[in-house]
Amino acid sequence: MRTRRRTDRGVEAQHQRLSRPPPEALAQAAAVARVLVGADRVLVEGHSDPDGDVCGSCLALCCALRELGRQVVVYSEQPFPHNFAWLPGGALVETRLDPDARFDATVICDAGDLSRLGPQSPQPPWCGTLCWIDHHRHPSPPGDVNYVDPAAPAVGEQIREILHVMNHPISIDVATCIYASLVSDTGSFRYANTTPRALTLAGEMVACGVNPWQMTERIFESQPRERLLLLSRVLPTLDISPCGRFASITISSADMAAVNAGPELTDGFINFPRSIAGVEVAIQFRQRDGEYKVGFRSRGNVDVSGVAEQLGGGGHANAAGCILAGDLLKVRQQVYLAVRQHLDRQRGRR
Ligand SMILES: [Mn+2]
Repeated sequence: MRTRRRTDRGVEAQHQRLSRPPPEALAQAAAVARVLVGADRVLVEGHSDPDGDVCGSCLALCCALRELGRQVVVYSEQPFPHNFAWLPGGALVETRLDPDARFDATVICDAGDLSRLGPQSPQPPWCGTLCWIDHHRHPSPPGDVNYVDPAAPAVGEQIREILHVMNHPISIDVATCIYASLVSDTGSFRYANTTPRALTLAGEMVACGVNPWQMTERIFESQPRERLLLLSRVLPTLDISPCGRFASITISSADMAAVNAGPELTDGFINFPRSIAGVEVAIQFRQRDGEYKVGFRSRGNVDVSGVAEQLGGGGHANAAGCILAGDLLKVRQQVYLAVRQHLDRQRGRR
């Protein structure tokens, strides 16, 4: 009996540890909170080609700061994708910034790198104190104040921690945005970042009034028909390597134009090649002007961030990308070679 109780306490302690961010992350959250408490005009921005985590984390912070009486501008060069634009505050997102706009603080969410910000993003000193909130690894985060926690399942969780430090209660609007960021970055609670922290936070948001089925319906089951029409053109481009360990799809400008679909409708397409048995790395080539935006997704412990870096990009272990100029044939050859070598190296290490 005694042993049993000790075990229970051990499990509980482990649960506590895994369901909370580490102390150093909380200290960084507090530093950002201090900046925000003293700021009246705040700019919030995420990376270009905004995904659910960018939309959810930026809008969660925006809603909370507005509840606190702050003036907040959310800037995104590209409009938020249809399945996240409906989030509270989403209608007020600005795709252009007044060049004379001045801010006390600028909060960058989920950006990975400065190069992934919009062209009108204000430079110092007009941006005010630059707060860098991210769960991408960065050798030297560029903010005046940095809150980088690679173990955070989504930046939405980091926003939750900042609001916690500020002692600001989570409204249903904020909870909706945070849940959206989580459901998006964890692939509906399927990816490896579906940690106790992710699930604990999701539970909290549901307790705040978020309705999971309603979120599913709005995020995943309200697709514009153009998206499916585009998918029907993209799937025939499926190319599986002779070894069967990687596979790619290609999204051409011509196919997008033919069905009147923009790049914002392609989110998640890359999961199709990854879902093939035996495929360890999925690659997506998306044409954009004279270049290709190349996305990598891997499964398990295959780390694609190294491949992306080798090709001038970056990202996470299981999701990374780069941009390459040139025609498709050349770009494909270059990428396939890098992926093949990378997979061979990883196999050699195991
Ligand atoms: Mn993210």
